[in-house]
Parts: sequence; C-alpha cells; structure tokens
Amino acid sequence: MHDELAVRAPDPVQRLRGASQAASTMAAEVRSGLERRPLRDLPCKYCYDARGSALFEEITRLPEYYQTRTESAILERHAAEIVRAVEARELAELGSGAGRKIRFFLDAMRAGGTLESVALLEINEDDLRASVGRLQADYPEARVRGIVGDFVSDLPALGPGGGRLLLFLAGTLGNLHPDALPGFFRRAATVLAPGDGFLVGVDLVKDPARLHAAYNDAAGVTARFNLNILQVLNDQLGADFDPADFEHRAFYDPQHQWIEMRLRALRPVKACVPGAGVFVSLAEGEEIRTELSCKYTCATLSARLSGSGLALERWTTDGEGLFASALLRRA
Ligand code: SAH
Ligand code: AVI
Repeated sequence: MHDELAVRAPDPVQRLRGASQAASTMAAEVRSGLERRPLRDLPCKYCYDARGSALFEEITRLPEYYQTRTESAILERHAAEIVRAVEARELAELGSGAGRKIRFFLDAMRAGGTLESVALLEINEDDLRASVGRLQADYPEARVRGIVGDFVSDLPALGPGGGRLLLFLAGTLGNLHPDALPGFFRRAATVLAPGDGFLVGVDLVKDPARLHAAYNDAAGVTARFNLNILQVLNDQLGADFDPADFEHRAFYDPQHQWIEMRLRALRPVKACVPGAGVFVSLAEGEEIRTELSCKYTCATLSARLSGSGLALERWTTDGEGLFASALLRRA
C-alpha cells in the first residue's frame, strides 16, 4: 500500500501527560518523600517499571502470596452474578496490570450479549499497551481503550459513568493510606452513574504470621520487588543508589492493621538523586518506607465509605476468610 493511502487506526492508548510532565511529577514526589521525617518514604507506584511489574507477576505465583489465587477463585464464581446485578455494558479497571482477572467479567458479559466497551487505567504504559492489544484481539466486539495515568488523580479521564462496572482488584486499594480512602471513594463516585458498580478487592485482617510470610517469601521475590524501586530511581532520575547497600524489611503493624515494606540501610549510605534535586545521607539501620499494604475487615472498610456516595451492597469472601470482594454501588 502507498504510504499516503495508509489509514492509521487511532491509538487506543491515551497518555494524560507528556514524558517531561510525568518526570517532573515523579521528581517532586520522590523529593518530598525522601525529605520526609521522621521516616522517609517513596511512592509505591514507582515500584512498577518493566522489571517491577514482572516481579509483581512472579509474586502472584508464590505459594505464600495467597491473594491472587484467592481473589481469582472468588471472581470466577461470582463474576456472572455481579455483571447481571449491575447490568454492566462497560468494564473499567484501575491498576489493571497483566489484565487477566478482567476476563472473568468480559466472558460473562459476552455470554449475556451486553459487552460494549472496556477501559483500563494503568501507570505502566508497556503493560497497558500489551493488555489493550490482547483484549482487542480476544474481544473484537468491544471498544477497548487504555489510559496511562494515576488512579489517585486521574479518575475523571474515564469519563461519565452509566452501565459501568469499575474494578479495583488485587487489594491495591490497600496500598493507599487509610486516610486517603474517603476522598478516593468520593472521587470514584463521580465517575459512576446511579446504579453503577464498583468492585473492590480487599485483603482481610488475619493471622499476622500468614501476612508476614506473604511479604517475606522464601524465594526472595518480594525482596527483589522492593529493592527494584532504587533501580527505578537510578534509571529514571539518575540516582546512584547501590541496591546492595540495603535489605528488604516487611512487617505487620497490628495497631494500624497494615503491612509496611521498607528498605533498611546495611551501612551508612550517601546517594545523589539529581533528577529530584536531592542528596540522601542515611545512617546504618535507617529505613525508607516503600509501601503500605492495609488490611481491612467489613467494618473498617465500611467506616471509610461513609459520606462517599457509595454503599456496600455485597461482601463475598473465600472459605478461609482471607480475601473479600466488596461490591459498592453508587447510591
Ligand atoms: N490488577 C492486577 C494488578 C495488581 S498490581 C491484579 O489483580 O493482579 C497493581 C497494579 O496497579 C500494577 O499494574 C501497577 O502498575 C498499578 N498501579 C500502581 N499504582 C498505580 C497508580 N497510582 N495509578 C495507576 N496504576 C497504578
Ligand atoms: C499490588 N498490591 C496489592 C500488592 C500488595 O500485596 O500490597 C503489592 C505487593 N507488595 C508486596 N507484595 C505485593
């Protein structure tokens, strides 16, 4: 075909900001996190570069990491009822990652003849493009689009709701600070029309030993996932961290009912992060928090919903009470 006659299909993936804006947002967030006292922290969304996303996928297959297989079993059993209850025509997913679990819903909607469109909102553009491509190939009857963005600030990019089932799986909600949940739920309600559904995966409070094992796996994959964030700072902000100067630490805090993931300096560390305009000097034993993974009960999650415009309609758990699927409805 002559070049001038070639018609290019519109890009199904929308970037909300250019590379330089994304880089300056990252620089500002990393800087303020590394300057925070008494505990420095790094936003866990920066764990997910290509290597971090691949390591997360490896985590999902670990024997200790019960979350993925437990949630998948719940969704496999209940996806069709949920799709019918919400009368969904559009599926939208926040932090879609490898985009596998959404297929339970797509298959149910296809079987019911209601599938019209799919929207994925994900920070990792490569993962997002791969997922969009696979879903386009496997569900050609649906309009599939991807949005490269942050589910904390970019929900409006999904556009107005109506026949929408919004998915937020894996317990990723737990990676937000609990105090951020009411605001997050209020913003989610603005992209849902009355009657639309919001299905949230919730990792439940449980035996601390079980939680400890899930974040301190014997094969050391979670440790590599955690340490990778330093490599992300090296690659994207020109930092000079040596990951060998740090060790992975993850522990359950029963008072806050969350897992904290941290990096602990094994020796005094001096590092420069030129892209963020910050110089870091850490004493031996000093820690940087890299992730919170909050665990909930039905009661503690419900308390965060109050005043958000969303109501808990259904709470489905596995037989062992490890994980829950919460169906919220826009009132
Ligand atoms: N939904 C998938 C993946 C969960 S892992 C599953 O159920 O297995 C969390 C995903 O959220 C990753 O793909 C990560 O890149 C994405 N993510 C993390 N923080 C994000 C943010 N602030 N905005 C958008 N995506 C984010
Ligand atoms: C994506 N998120 C729900 C995972 C979690 O369990 O909080 C990320 C993770 N961190 C360590 N292991 C897995």
